[in-house]
Amino acid sequence: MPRNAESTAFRSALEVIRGVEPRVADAIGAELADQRESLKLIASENYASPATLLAMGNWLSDKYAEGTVGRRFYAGCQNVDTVEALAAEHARELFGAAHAYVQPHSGIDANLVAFWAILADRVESPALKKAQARHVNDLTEADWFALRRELGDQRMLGMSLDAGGHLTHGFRPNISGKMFDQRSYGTDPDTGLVDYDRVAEAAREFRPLVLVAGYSAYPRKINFRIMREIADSVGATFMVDMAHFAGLVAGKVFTGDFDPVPHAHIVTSTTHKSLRGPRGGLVLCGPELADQVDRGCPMVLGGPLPHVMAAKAVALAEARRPDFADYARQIVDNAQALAEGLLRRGAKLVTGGTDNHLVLIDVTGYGLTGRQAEQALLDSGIVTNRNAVPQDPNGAWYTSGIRIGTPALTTRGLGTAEMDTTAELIHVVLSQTSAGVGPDGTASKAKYVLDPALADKISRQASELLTGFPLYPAVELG
Ligand code: DSN
Repeated sequence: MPRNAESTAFRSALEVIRGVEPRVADAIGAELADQRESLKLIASENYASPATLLAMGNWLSDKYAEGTVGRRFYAGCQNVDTVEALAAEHARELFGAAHAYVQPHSGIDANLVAFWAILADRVESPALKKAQARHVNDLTEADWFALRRELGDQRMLGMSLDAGGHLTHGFRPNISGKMFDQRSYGTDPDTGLVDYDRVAEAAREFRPLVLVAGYSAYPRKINFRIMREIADSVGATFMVDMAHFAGLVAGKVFTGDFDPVPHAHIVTSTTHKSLRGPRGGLVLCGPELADQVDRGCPMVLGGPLPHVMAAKAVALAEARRPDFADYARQIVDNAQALAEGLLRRGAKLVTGGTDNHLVLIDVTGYGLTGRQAEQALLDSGIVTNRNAVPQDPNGAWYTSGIRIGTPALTTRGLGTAEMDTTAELIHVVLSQTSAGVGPDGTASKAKYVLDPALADKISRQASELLTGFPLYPAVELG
């Protein structure tokens, strides 16, 4: 697209929106300004391309399309069929999967689709068969009770939250924790790495129906071949949630034993993290689970979002281009440069480094909680998020870690030299911040002391660092 076409497209869209509700147009414009200004290091965020963003703002949004391609509960879905089929084809080709389902609205939804597909495949349940055969609105309360009784407490083994696992892998605050009796595997207390012998031991003891691999805060690769062998040894279905590292799989940085697709029975992902697409999810599987997966809507999903599937098709087409592999490699090079820069300045990192897109700083080394560190960095124009570290003494709310990731800054074009500067800025803020005290004079896990002049100075330096790497350079909103 010519540069001025991008500018015209976004400007015109805002002008039209402004004619109805100017405050929405203002908020959209302000979001671009904020994103341009800040050093975005949230490991799960990125910047989608203008083509991907524009594919979402149109009348495809107006169409209901429950069901799947060629088998809809609504008439007139021919154009939705086109975009859904295209997105699925790009996903299959990109990841080398036999089947792709591109309707999930998020990673949680993708996981729910996968869990129901696994249950339907593995558990003998007349109530589940009935639930699958009918529209969800036609099920009675008795049907739901029968379903619960027949499914019982099926078992799931996944990575523990404080080792970097995800809430949707059977933890209580998520519905997966109510659907499954969950047990988790942690990481080695000395190295912070997954200990496959201990995973195998836990699998032998617990005999899970589902073994899940995948993470949102583990800075290393996982050997999916070994995990599959463990799953096979206990008759478990092996599921990988690659939401965080899908871009590294797409860009062929994670290959062989580290590519989940040839090893897992079923793979789920988001599309908006390292994959750099629109906000959404997808599921990949072999032919044996395909039929159950395709029942995702209306079984556990609301009507598909055709405009988002169109954007998924665009983003997946982009990820199939050779330059996406360069991007994926650069994400990891940048994360490693950031980790090295931090280590050289004395930071303590979980596992001592990274081989993916994220770095987890243990900020107890700076005498801070994750919450204090997160806020001090935010004051200084550096956007990160707090995260638990293994065996976290501060729990899941305050935490002891700061998770930082490179997909977004890599999209802007920053390289390893800028990562060293970024490490310097982070280190200066964290080493100059001290823990504050509460109103009663006792140590606080939330309050912190940071000289506002220093925070301003770092914000300016962060902003200067970004000046050579404009975000959406063709888009001028005036
Ligand atoms: N919220 C995502 C993340 O930040 O990792 C995962 O769900």
